Amino acid sequence: MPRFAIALIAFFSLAHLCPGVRAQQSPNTSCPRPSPGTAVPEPEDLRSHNGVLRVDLTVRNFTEPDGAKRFCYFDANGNQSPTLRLSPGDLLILNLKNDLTDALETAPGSTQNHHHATAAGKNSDPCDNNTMSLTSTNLHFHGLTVPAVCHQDDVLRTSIQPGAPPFQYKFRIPENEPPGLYWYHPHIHGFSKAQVLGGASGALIIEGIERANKEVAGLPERVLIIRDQDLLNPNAPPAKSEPVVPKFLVDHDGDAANTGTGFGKPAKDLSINFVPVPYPDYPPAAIQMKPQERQFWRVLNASAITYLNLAVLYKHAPQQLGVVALDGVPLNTNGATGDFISWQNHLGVPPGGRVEFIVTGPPAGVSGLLVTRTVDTGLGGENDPNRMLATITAAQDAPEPRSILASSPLPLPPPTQPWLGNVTPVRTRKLYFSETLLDPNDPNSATTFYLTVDGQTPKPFDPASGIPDIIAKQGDVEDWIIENRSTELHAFHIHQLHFMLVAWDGVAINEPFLRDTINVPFHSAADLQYPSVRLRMDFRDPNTIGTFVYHCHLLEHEDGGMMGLIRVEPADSAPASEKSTPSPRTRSVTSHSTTEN
Ligand SMILES: [Cu+2]
Repeated sequence: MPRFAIALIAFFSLAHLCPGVRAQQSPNTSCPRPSPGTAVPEPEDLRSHNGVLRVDLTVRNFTEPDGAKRFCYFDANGNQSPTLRLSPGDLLILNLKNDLTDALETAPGSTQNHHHATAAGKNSDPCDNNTMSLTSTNLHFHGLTVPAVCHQDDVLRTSIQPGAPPFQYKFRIPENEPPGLYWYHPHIHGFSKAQVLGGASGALIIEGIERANKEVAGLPERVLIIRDQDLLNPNAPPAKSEPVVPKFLVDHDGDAANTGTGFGKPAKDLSINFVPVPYPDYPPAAIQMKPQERQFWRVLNASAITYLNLAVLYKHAPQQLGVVALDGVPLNTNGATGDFISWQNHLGVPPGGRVEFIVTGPPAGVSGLLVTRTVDTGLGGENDPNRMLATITAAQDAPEPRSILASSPLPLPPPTQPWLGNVTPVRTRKLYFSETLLDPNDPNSATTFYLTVDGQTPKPFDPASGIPDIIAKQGDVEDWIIENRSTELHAFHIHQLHFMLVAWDGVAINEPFLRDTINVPFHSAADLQYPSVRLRMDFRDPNTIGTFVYHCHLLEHEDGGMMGLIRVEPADSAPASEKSTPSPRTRSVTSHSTTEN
């Protein structure tokens, strides 16, 4: 990466060790955030006791003096975005209080585009509420296989209004939930991006990963949450140390367009555990480790739209990172690969994705860097350039991370179901991502986003419709081919279950592990066919019964309609039919049909 080395020169000449100023503000009136260049803090850990984790969480919002809109979760002690730690079988009781205000909507200079449904409070049942606004909220527990019902993991009808009494989420972690990194975030259609971009997200860890893979037993663990946010310095030119890139352009979403060079203005700034790393100089946050210490890093990409391609560099050389789990599931869950570790020197993580890996600290006297390398998001995509995230400094007296994995764990019981990769799918479906311009002749006109079952009429997701686009049956395993007919990268995600990638662009691949979020490569004019992924979808768990969504995890695409509805019916129900009676939500839907097969 010779060109990337050039970009790093900027870092060595920066003075960035100013203390956190905003952190001194009262949590009642702001979302305090650390200053650039400060040490990467650890999120507070909230651990279950005697099989129960009780959490009181309040969501608040705040407009910074520069107009930046923050959304933040506080626990009862004022900690922001605490990490929820539970073991399989534990009960989570989470009371969510909505303290959002509409001050954001009237703030001077606000350009937020609202498509309000109805006035707040019109419908007071939070389990069946059609109010979707910037101040409505709910929670999605990304990756968990818990039922998509109210008070558990429903995002379709659950909407909590400001000032409503605390809303209780209450569910048991399944005994067979794989140990790993999951996360929570709001999922109000049309407003997910604003809330997540504002910082509304946190980690949820299912304990016991050392029971799945003893290579991580006894390692100190570090939770790193990478979020994106609007640019702190949107009008600044790129750093002088960067090569000159083509003229600055804006893509269809109004974000900085992909330059295809690895440089130039990013679409969004990034932060690491809320320490911002702003464009154009990317002053890195700071991580200390003992020299050559092995640690277990659990990284969540909680960005609204930014892809990551993580690397750890010592003296500019990428280091080997030992991947143990992806998207909350250990890589060896197939039961056949022992204490398997996949050694990689860079790790792509789409928005919503997680990667958990072993990293060895730099030798004494060597300073390292955690960076994200550029991601080519396609002609229509955003600019995700090379940039630093944190320095990694070796020091004998470096403080240990707060949490250390058990050193002599009891191994997890073997899986009780056949490995997904060995199950023959009962059917294959094809879906595709596409985009259209309001005015096909005007590249600057508004974009509509679609995720369509092949053969149906493309339509943006309609939250008022209860009509499933797909009806599946619990107990089945299906193959889904997801095509990308647009010129930008998308990230496919489905609630309630994991899947296995079985083919990339039509070529079978051997990746015997699970994911819940995956990139679908972009289309180029030179392609003979649309790029695709083939996914083996696992509907065997009874907790998948219900109605839930699949969508692009670039939240401006999801908010813009790139989402579909699936109903998973009980195994003993009548044969699945795509033409069964709809269950409309609060108003009838007459404008479009899903029955065109
Ligand atoms: Cu997308």
